Amino acid sequence: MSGLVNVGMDKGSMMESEDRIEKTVDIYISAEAVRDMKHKKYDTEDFDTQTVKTQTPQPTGSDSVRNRSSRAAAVCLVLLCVLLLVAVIVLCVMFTQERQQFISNNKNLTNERDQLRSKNENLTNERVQLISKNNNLTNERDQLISRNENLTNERDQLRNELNICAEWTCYQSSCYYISKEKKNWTESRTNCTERGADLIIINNTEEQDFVKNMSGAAAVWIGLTDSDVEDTWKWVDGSTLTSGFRFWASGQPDGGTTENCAVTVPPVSAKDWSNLVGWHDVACSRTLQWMCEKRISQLILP
Ligand SMILES: [Ca+2]
Ligand SMILES: [Ca+2]
Repeated sequence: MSGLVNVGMDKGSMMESEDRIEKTVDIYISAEAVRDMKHKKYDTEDFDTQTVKTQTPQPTGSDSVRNRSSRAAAVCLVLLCVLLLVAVIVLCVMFTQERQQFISNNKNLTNERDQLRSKNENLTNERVQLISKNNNLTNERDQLISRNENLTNERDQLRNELNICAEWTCYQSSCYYISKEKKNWTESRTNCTERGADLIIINNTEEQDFVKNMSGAAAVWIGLTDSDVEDTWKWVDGSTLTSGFRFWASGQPDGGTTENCAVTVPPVSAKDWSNLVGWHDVACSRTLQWMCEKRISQLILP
């Protein structure tokens, strides 16, 4: 039995061994096949690599498109650079022109400023001169106004004097005024001084005759008195009556201290004076007409 079993076991073992061997052979064959394929692949790859290394790569369709794109980009870049350069040149030219224009304008403005400054200085000087001239003219005007006032006063004074002169009669170097009204000796003298004159002073025969004719029928006060010292007759200018020119009426003066003022009596009115022509001493308080005398030189140079 054991033999059978062994034989039976041997047969089974033998079969299993044969299967194993067959599988091992299959695996081996497969492994060999795989190894061969790898070698082939490696060989093929090496061959391809060597071919790539030795042969010039041939451009494909996508490479050509890429190359054209690169060229176009390069051309565009160059064009852009050229445009940029042209723009820079144009800007430089424009800047240079603007700068020259600015310099020119600046020079013109500087010249204009200098001219205005010079003109301003001239105007300032002119203004100062005009102010000075104006001041001079103002002073001159004030002087002319003052002179005009003086001339106006002088004219009025001369006019008054002319009006006065209308009432006066000139003879030789004097003008004479005979009053119409009557006053005492002192008031008569005051009236004469108010007219810029004084009571008449008779210095010679001609003047006495003139007074005689001018007074007509009136007895008039003359500027002779002995009020200060009795019997010492003095004219109103302070001079003493000299013996050479005395025209006392006969018997005059006879009033002593009661008659201290002199009057000249013309022939026409002599009957009222006891027919005595010539000078009489009478009381100064009597009221009579009077005669003023003014030197012509006093009219010209008051
Ligand atoms: Ca007397
Ligand atoms: Ca007398």
